[in-house]
Amino acid sequence: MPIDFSGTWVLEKNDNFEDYMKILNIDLVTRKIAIHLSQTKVIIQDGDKLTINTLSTFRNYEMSLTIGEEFDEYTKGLDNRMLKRSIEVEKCSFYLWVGARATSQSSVLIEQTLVSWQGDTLVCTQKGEKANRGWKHWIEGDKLHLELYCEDVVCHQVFRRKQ
Ligand code: ECB
Repeated sequence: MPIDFSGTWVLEKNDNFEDYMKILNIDLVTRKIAIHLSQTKVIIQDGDKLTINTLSTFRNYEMSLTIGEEFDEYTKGLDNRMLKRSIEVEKCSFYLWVGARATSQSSVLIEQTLVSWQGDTLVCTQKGEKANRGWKHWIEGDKLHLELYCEDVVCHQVFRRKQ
């Protein structure tokens, strides 16, 4: 049985959030507001269905997903990106014996956001214009941890359970 993240969690530590916002190209004014926000996570985990609502007085971010299934993510109200990437996996042309040239159809693989288990840690990969983007959630004692990462920046958030 995987660990259950369900509950209401209140932010109490937010290391390196400024750099994380900068790497996502969030403008100065928005950063100045966002850095002082109290964030509350409301998580509902039901089997492999997961809803994570991140709430604040300024903006909310909601996502509902099935663990292990890729989905389109649009970071509405955050950096407003579509997290999806196409990869061309095959393209080749060849010559037929009559001399005519034929090109095989290129196949395109779409990579989307994926949340999956790595032991008791929930790991999310977000594919798009930013490299090495994703997050990890885990529980340590009575605290919920979240690492948000992008390129070489890691923001570490810690939440306490709301009574
Ligand atoms: C939604 C509360 C924060 C609102 C901040 C507003 C503007 C800043 C814009 C972009 C900064 C990037 C991310 C904000 C940090 C936390 C929001 C949720 C991050 C996230 O993807 O959480 C995951 C894992 O819990 C679930 O969506």
